[in-house]
Amino acid sequence: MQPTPGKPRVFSGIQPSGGLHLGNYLGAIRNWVRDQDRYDNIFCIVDLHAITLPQDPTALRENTLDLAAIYLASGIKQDQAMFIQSQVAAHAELAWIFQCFTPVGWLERMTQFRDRTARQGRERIGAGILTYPSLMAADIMLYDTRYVPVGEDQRQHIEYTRDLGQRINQRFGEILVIPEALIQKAGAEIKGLDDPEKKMSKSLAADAPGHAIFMLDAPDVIRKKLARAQTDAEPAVRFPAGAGVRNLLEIYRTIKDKDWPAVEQEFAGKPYSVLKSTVADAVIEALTPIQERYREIRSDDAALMLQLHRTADRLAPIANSTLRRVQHAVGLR
Ligand code: ATP
Ligand code: LTN
Repeated sequence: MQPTPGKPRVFSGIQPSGGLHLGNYLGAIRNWVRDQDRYDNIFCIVDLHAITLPQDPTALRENTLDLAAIYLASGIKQDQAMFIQSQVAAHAELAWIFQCFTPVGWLERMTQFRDRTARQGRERIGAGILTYPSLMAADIMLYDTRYVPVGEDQRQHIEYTRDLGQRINQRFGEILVIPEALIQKAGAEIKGLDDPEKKMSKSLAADAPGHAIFMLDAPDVIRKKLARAQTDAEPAVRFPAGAGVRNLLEIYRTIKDKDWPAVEQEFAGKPYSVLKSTVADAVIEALTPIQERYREIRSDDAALMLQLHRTADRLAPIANSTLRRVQHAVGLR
């Protein structure tokens, strides 16, 4: 597959490590869908990243198909490249080379690694959590990517990717394209409903049922979760608002494409019950059509799998040509 002339390459990915939540949708997928015609896109299901944490094998296979179906149901067009990371072997091969050119100190300083070791201890997590960013750098640079649309939490990983790319280019000549993060202002860091200080995340959702709204949650579940979302002791919306209220307003304004002054005008003085039910209406309206299309797509898993395999076959030569370039530069070929 040749890059479409004139359109810059975009690459992004999500881990099939559990149900997708509103943060994944508003911080990533929704932006991919909106901007897809401006770019030459590759959307990846990063299953090799998912196994950096323990996964049940059956659930991982199921989550992988779910994620593909959610990409399409959210509006990623059939002709865009969507594939499973582990089906293109070059990702793991380039990641190995990248690890060898990465100082351990860079990896140990990554927030994600530090959070995980703080939570679980160094003896209880796999080395993949440490080397995770090298695999992500391989994903991105294998396809000469210009832009990587992600949420705020991934900024540091893209900075690392750039630093590594520049380090390799300085040593071996201009063999890698240096990518840039594309992080939108709205929706880049949706917080947990149970704790607006923490980013909404799949891993925290596993232990706290009220933490996240999942993209496949039924409307009554969405209403219940929002009704219980943490706010504060004020009787009604006031500005500047506390973190919990701000998060609900951020969800609302991102879905509705509104700026802060419009939202402040709309909600100032309204009781929290009105705020919560209005946000619930907006979320349900956005997710219902996605859920309907998702069910249709998942009714034919064979067709979905075939599409994923075909795309991996189409992308492998592009990935292999970058891999060969790097292998040759470092003296492996
Ligand atoms: P985990 O908690 O297991 O790390 P996650 O929920 O962070 O998972 P990822 O697969 O790591 O999900 O992220 C997929 C995409 O969603 C990335 O682009 C990431 O930046 C974005 N994203 C994740 N959480 C949020 C959030 N709370 N707000 C906005 N964007 C988010
Ligand atoms: N690390 C990312 C997922 C990811 C990714 C990528 C995102 C893996 N490879 C390449 C963009 C480009 C995450 O946890 N959200």
